Amino acid sequence: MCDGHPSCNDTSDEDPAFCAQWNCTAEYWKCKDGLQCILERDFCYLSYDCNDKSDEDPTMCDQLTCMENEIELAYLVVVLLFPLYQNFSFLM
Ligand SMILES: [Ca+2]
Repeated sequence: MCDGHPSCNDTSDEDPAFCAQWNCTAEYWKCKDGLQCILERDFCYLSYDCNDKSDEDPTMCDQLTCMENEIELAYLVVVLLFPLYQNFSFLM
C-alpha cells in the first residue's frame, strides 16, 4: 500500500489520490509528497526510498541526528556522572 510497489494487479493501491488520503501504518513514515509510506528506519539511511527523495532531506536528517545526540548525552549523564556524584558524596 502506497510504498511504491503495486500490490494489486491494477496498481490501485498505489493510486496517488488514494495514497494522499492514506495514513501510514505503525513504523511507517510518509514521504513529503504524501504519496508514499516507507519504513521509519529507511529515513536518513543514505538511500532514496521516496520518489521525491524527502526521506534523505539533509535538513530533516540533521535534526534527527541532533535528537539522537541529545538522547546519548542524557544517557551519559545518568550512566557516568551520577555514579561519580555518588562516590563524591561518599568521600565527603
Ligand atoms: Ca532512505
